[in-house]
Amino acid sequence: GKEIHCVGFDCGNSSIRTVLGHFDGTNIEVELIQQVPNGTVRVEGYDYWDILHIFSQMQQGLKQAVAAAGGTVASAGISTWGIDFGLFGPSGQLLGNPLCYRNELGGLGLGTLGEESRKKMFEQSGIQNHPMNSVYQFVGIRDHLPEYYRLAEKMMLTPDLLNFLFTGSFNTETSIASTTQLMNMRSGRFDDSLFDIAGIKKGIMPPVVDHGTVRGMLRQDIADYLDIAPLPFVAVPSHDTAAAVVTVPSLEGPFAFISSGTWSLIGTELSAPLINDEVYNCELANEGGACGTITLLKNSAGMHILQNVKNELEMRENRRFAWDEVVDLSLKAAAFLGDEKIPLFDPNHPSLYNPDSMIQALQLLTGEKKLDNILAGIYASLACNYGAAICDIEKITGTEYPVIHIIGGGCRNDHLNQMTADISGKPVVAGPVEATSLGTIAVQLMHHVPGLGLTDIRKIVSDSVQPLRFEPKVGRDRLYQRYEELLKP
Ligand code: LRH
Repeated sequence: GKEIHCVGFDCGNSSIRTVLGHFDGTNIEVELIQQVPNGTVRVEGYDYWDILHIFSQMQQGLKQAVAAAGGTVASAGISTWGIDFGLFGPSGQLLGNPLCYRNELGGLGLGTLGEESRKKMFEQSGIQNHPMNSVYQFVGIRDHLPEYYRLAEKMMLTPDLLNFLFTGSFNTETSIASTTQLMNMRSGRFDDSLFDIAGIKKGIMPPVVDHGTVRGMLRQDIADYLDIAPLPFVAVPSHDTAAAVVTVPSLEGPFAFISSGTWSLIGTELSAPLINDEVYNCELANEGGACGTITLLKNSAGMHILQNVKNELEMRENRRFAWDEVVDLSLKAAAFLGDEKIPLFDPNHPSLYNPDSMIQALQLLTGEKKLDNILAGIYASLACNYGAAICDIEKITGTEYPVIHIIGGGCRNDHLNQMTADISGKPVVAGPVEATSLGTIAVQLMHHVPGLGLTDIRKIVSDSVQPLRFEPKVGRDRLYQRYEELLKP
């Protein structure tokens, strides 16, 4: 048959990627078309996303992808990080650059709710009360940026905003919408009672569309400007985590995954939300997955800590560091210290969320001054955290997972993969690396091939990737035990 070409945008915290997918009827092959760095800009104490820069980079990516596909692309789909949003005012214009969730507004917002309201927020939504959730950001905006709040008539989450800029259509889908904590995950619909408990205005969210349907057609003026033919933007899981989970190469039974990027999302896929006290106490979230599934997961700090340390090192020494070099320093330090002395810490400690200096914050938190010892501590602490979260999820779901799937850019880290296997005692299956964009491309096939469902899509993806396997080698019981003691309340 004929090849189908689809464009997947994976817009993450640290890079904006345009990927072209080629589907030949059996396999999907992905081709990286463009990758440009993304990041925030700090203005007077707030970090912002330069959304119009992101949009113009994506337009160029689309133009290049169409050229690479020989002039025709069947459709496009967009995934981004969660939570953040742009607000639109009465004259239909974007009111400012979207704020980045790494600020104090969310914490202040959550702080306005008492214990009873928090419990209700969780029970009604199925999402954990994380201070960064859009709902608490918006409460913080209400109280601390009142003019911005007053003018807001529409809230567009980052992928909704980008889809709107490309197509002019205002809609959303469950995966990104779930990161607001304003959606009832039993119904997959926004729930007025959540707006009421939080004390924010209603009627600002777009309609929810199903995966595989069309969100909108590329605007004619943009098609003309880029000199390409109009094409549909398909509703894919537009939250990067949900798109990534589509690509977990597991076809039999329940699976455990770690979606590894700036964040580590540690969880499993369910057919319905699991909302109870254990889930609440473990701070797990029932996020929206692909095609009506739920991803029960823990939002955990990931490569953010390492990325920041590496950036600071490069600034300080005025040269580039390769990841291999960073791993090497940590391995040497770890061998010297031994599992008894590697400095461990909680990767989710609030002091590491958005510090001016990550290195100083880690020195303060661990009491360790030497940088290579700290590096050893970062890898060990992340791996222990992975092991602990998988353990919690196994207890809560009553399921034993045979392997841990690590997907996304962070799964290129062999050292961390091996350590995770050693600490958890389970094999780690690493890959695909290109998880989010592949997921974004794969779900578009539902629009082009009638009758295709999530199981078929996962089979196609599974057949198209070659993950690496890491068997547990040495026991790290002492290390893990020290970590558990450290985290005891
Ligand atoms: C990961 C992610 C995560 C959270 C965070 C804000 O990229 O989407 O799932 O929502 O970013």
